Order: sequence, then C-alpha cells, then structure tokens
Amino acid sequence: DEDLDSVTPPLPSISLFRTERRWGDTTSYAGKKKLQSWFQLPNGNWELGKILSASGTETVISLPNEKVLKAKTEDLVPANPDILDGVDDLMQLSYLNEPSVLYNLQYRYNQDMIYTKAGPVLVAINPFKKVSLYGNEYIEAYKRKAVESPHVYAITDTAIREMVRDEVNQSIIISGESGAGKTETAKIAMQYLAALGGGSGIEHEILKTNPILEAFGNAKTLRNDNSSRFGKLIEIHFSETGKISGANIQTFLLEKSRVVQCTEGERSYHIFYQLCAGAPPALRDMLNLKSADEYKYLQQSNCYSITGVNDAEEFRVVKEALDVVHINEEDQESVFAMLAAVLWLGNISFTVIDNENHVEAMADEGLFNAAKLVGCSLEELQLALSTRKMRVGNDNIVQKLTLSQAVDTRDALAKSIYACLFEWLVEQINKSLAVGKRCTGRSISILDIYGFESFDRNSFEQFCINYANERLQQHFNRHLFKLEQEEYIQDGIDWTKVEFEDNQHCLSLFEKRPLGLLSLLDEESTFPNGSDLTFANKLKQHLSSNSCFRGERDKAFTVSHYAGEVTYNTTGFLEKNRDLLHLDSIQLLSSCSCHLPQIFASNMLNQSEKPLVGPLYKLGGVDSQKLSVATKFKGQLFLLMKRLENTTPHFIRCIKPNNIQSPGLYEQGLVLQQLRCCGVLEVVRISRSGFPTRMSHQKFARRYGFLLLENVASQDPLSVSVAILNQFNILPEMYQVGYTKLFFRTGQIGVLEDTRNRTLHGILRVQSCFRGHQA
Ligand code: AOV
Ligand code: MG
Repeated sequence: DEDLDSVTPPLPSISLFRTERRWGDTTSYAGKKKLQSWFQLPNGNWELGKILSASGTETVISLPNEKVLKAKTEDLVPANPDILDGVDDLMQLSYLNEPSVLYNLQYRYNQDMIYTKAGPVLVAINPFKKVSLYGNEYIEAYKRKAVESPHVYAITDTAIREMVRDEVNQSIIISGESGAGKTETAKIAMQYLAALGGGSGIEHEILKTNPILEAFGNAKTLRNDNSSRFGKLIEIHFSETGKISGANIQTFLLEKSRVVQCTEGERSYHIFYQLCAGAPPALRDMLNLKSADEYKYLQQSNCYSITGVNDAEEFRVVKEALDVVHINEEDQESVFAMLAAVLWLGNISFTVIDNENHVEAMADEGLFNAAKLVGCSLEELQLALSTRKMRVGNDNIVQKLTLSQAVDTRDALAKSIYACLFEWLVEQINKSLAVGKRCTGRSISILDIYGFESFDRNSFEQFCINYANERLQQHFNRHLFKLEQEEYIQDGIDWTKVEFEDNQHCLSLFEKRPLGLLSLLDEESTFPNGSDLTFANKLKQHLSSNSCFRGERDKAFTVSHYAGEVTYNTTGFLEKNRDLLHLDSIQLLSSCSCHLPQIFASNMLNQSEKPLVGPLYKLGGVDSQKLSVATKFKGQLFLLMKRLENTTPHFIRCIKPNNIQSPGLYEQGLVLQQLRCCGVLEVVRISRSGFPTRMSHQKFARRYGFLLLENVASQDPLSVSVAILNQFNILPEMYQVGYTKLFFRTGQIGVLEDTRNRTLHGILRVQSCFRGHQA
C-alpha cells in the first residue's frame, strides 16, 4: 500500500476485456511484490510487468516501456520465473497459462528453436527461412541421442524405436493450417527415415517422389506459395532388420477445378509453368509449346511466377526425379504431351452457328494442337466439344450444345485428363516403390493433407478440405483426451476429468444421415431440378437447429469449424459433386492414338459397363460410379482413420506465426488462436496432471522385483509392486494403483530405471570380474 501512494500522477485505470483465459492460473497475486506478471494490452497482446504493489483488488505494475499502470488484480496472470524461459517442454512451466505458453514459444522462436514439446505433441512453428537444424550432422546426433532438443528427427526416431520394440505400425500425423509447414515437416521426417533405414537404394526413390507430387499436386494459393492441393499418406515399409524395403503412397481428392479456373494472384499446378519455362527445344517443338502467359487457363489469375522460384530449374529437377522412379522417356513424353493438351484445350474458342445459340468449336490453333496431342482428328474433337449423343427411348439423337454447355464439356475434359494423369503417375510411382512390399516387417506412415482453409470466398474445395481437417482433429482428440482418460477411469484410478473441446457436433453436421451436409448435397445432386440455390435452401430448412450451422443470405451458409467459422458459397457445389464426364469425351479418348489417354479412358470404360444416368458416365471405380465426389471422399477418410487407428500415432502440430509468410514475425493473436483450436494447451494440462507412464502389475513386478531386499518370489504381482514402490519411497501423489496397471507421473519411472540399470551394471561387472579371476 505504501508504494501506491508514492506513484504519481494518477494512474490510468484500464479495464481489461477478459477473454477466455482458459488456462488462467488462479493463484492469488495479492501482496506478492517484485513478482512478474502478464498484463494484457488493449490490442490483445500480453506484456510482462513487474508488480510494484498490490492492495486487495488493485495492483500497480510497471511495464517494460517505463509505464506504470493500475490494474485489477484478477486481470493479471502470473508469469514464470526467468529460469524457466524457453523450456523444451511446455509441461515444465510452473504456471501454465496462455501468455506464458505464448511467451515460451516466442522466446524459443526468436532463437530459431522452432520446435517445442507440448507433452506428447511436437509443436513446430514455421520459420519462413532456412534454419540450420537439418542435415547429416543433426541426423547423426539424434540417432546417437546426443541431443535432446525437440525435433522432427526426435519424433521420427521414437517412431522407429517403438515400431521395433512393440512390433506395432506407427504413424506420424502432421496437422495445421494452410501454410503452417506440414509438407516441409513431412519431408524432414522422410529424410530421417531414409537416413536411418536406408541402404537398399529404395530410399532415394522415395525421396524423389516429393518433387514429382509437389509439381503435379501443389500450387501457389493466397495462403501458401507451395500449397498442397491433395492429401497424402505415405506408408514406408521396413524389413525385419529395420531397413526400408518399399513404400506406398495413397492420395486423396486432388483439387481438379484449379486446372481450369483459379483466383487472381494464385496459380494453377506448378508443373504447367515448369513445363512452359523449362522444356528443352525438341520437346517445345513437339508440343508446339508457348510461354505460360499465352494459355488462357493460366492467364485468368494474372500470376505466372513465384518469388524465389525458378520454374525452368524445377522442371529439370522433376524430370530427373521421374527418371529415378523409373518412368521411361516415352511415358514422360506422353505425360508432357497431356499437360500441353490440357493447356491447348483451354485455348479452344467457340462460335455461335445458329439462332438457338448453339456453338461449334473453332478450328483454331487450340483445337489443332489439342487434337494432335491427344491423338485424334480435328473433326472428332470438334464434334465431342460441340455435341452430345443422347438416347431418348430407343432412338439415338445428337444434341447441339450451347456456349456454356460446350465450355463446361471442354473444361470437364481438361480436368479429367489432368486428374487421370495424376492418378496414373501415383500408380506408376507405387509400382516402382513396391519392391519389398511382401515383406513381413512393419511400417511407418506419414500423413500430410491440405490444411484448414478460410478465404474470402470458399467453395466446394474448401468444404471438402475443412471436413477432412475436422476428421483429423477428432482423431487427435480421441487419442490424446478420450482414450487417455477412458483408460484412467476404466482402471479405476482417482481422476477428475479434464474437459476438452469435442468436435463431434461439427462432424455430425457433415455426416448425419439423412439430414447432414453431405447427405443433403448428394440428394440435391441427383434431383434433376436441383440447383445450388435449392441446395442452400434445403440446408437452411433442415440444419438450422445445429449450433455449428448458420444459414446466410443468398446461396451461402456458415459452419463453425474447430479452427474457426467459414462461410461457404454453394455456387458450383452440385456440379463439382457430380463430377460428370460425357460419354462422348470418354469415347474420344479411348479411340485416340496417343497411349496415355487410352489408358485413362479404358479405366473409365472398364469400370462402368453401362451408363447409369442416361448418357452420362462418372469417373472412378465400379462402386464409385454411383458415388458423388463428397461421398467417395468421406469413404476414403473413414478408411484412412481406420488404418490410422491400428497404428501408434505421433502428432506434430504446425503453427503459422504470421499470414504473410515472413521470417521473424510472431503474431501472438494468430499463434494463440491456433494453439487454442487444436487443443495444445489442454494436451499439456492432461499430460501434466495425468499419469502418462503406465505398466501392468505383472510387468512392473518382473522388471523391478529383483531390486527388492526381501524375498517376495511367492507373492502376487500387486503386492510385489507395492513393496517396490515402498522400498523406493515413491511419493503417493506420484503414482496411482489401478485394477490392472500402475500409473506414474512424468519422470517417475526414470528413477526406477536408473536404479535398475546401475544394479544390472553392477551385477555384470561382478560377473565379469568373477570370470576374470577364474580364467
Ligand atoms: P503446409 O503444407 O502446411 O500448407 P508448407 O509445408 O508448404 O505448408 O510450408 C509453407 C512454406 O513455409 C514452405 O514453402 C517454406 O517456405 C516454409 N517452411 C515451412 N517449414 C519450414 C522449415 N522447417 N524450414 C524452413 N521453411 C519452412 V497447405 O499444403 O497450404 O495446408 O494445403
Ligand atoms: Mg502442404
């Protein structure tokens, strides 16, 4: 109180908006002078202040800028002592609250320590610059366990060890928003696996799949210059001796629409620009290739290059990689020809030929080159793009197309050629990597999907991407909260449940049948008179009672995702969900002389004996023929989750420190929002207050029983276990005895292990001495 009087002039009294400080420690601060405390500025950022004095409900603190303020005591959040600055694991913080966590991560980030543990989860903050944390020296160090600092290498090392020790397949699950660093992190993990499990040579091939898939499946978006537009699970197989024996890549829902349309400032797939910039003269001639800015599909976004990226150079990298995964020269040429065909298709224009607005494809440069590259005649392509064969009753009729129908037909052809090309590539890569697939060994899978996206305008693609992220979030929750706590409760230990944000509600909004987003979308997609507007209206009619849903004006609706609200515009939803390709186009491809399109077309034809919906075919397998894009995607995600359920998961959470891809800029609010929505803080709290180490009574008794001074051979495992705990003075609050298992707090088992190791060493030394004497 005395200090209060000496402070002049009158202090501004700031009332703080009390945002949910979910981890606000409740420790009282009254009267604790000279302590440090967090104070929230009106802009939401936290500053570290020194408490000058405190009286009842008011505290006076000084901030770094020499400002002295009076604040409500209850608005201050305790800060950790300096000695805890930058700890490796957030679990070590004495005060676990949001500002302390933010500060700790920032403290490390400023020193290029981008990795921090949050209990079992690795947090990785995107540096947006080269950091010297990678390469052979680091790999060696982590392999020898010479460094302990959190790292992707360390997580990957744990995965390998657990695979060998427990004989269980492992997974490394990487999540985070778009641009947070998932794909880079996945590559870093692969690098470590290749270094440790390499030797057969197959690891080089595996690494070379990255430049290929990124060229064909990544693009510049407004969020990320190298944004993945497909999901990927790579399963790396190990032989019994721990060597990599092969791999398999599964991809999920490539964003096709990007091939024919993309937003201002974004780009289509990298490979188009790489081809245009890097194709050698002979190839250029063969494809009649021009520069990227002469192609309509690439013109619309008015963006051709990416700062710091040399597309021509990248082309050479991709070509070399294609060689490594055994795609021969002839096939490569076909691949490039198909890419050029897609570009030329986009340049085809139409002219009106009658007064009913019917059109015909003009015999221009686009048509000429597209026909030549696909391997059909000019007339055949012209016909396929301007007419549609229909069966009405028993008659075959030919219907002429209007401009918008013709453009749609052309774009559908371009999209499906590209999507088939992508699938074909993945198939070839898998053939090449399948060397030791029949091995009986184990595997480590790495999951890298597109991250949560929210743009000014969000369409079907964001809808699918964000749905996938909800699924993944649930997997994370299930493992780190539900399963963990269920185990405590099942084993009857004393435990107060930690609440966590469950996203089941949002998932139900998507998946519930018959009244969920996906079901209603499918229903409307099969109605002849269904439109994007009727779809939007149905959603509003049926889903408004779900708290995660909100109808918007016109054709829009909003979903409250775990990572934030997103408003979707339903324009194009039905068409993208149906994803139809006309029989005329398939027939065209199957009769052409160039061999890749034939493979595509025969896939489409073989898999669909008879057209189901009038003259229309859908792409995909037999079963998927009846399936819409969204439903097929849902099925894929279910299978993915089932596969992951059978593995021991290792989670990496990537965090984006700013939205402008800039090094060194750490925006507290942005980081906090990501930490909150992905539950990182709750994970730390559970791990800290929980009992992460567990062992069955039997195993515990077997492992440590020999350390007992009394002979207990005749006793049951539980009694032996209790005797061990007593002999080593393990404090009662440090463990719990469950029905079948013992549960320990962090670090406790280490004490016992040390004793065990020392004792065993002692025994060994004594034995070898003894032998020495005998000799
Ligand atoms: P994402 O995979 O999470 O986004 P990326 O892995 O593509 O994000 O990362 C975006 C960019 O951040 C990269 O192109 C790098 O420039 C930079 N970056 C990320 N991690 C590192 C690192 N460890 N070291 C240096 N730079 C890094 V998306 O695919 O958009 O969801 O769909
Ligand atoms: Mg990515």
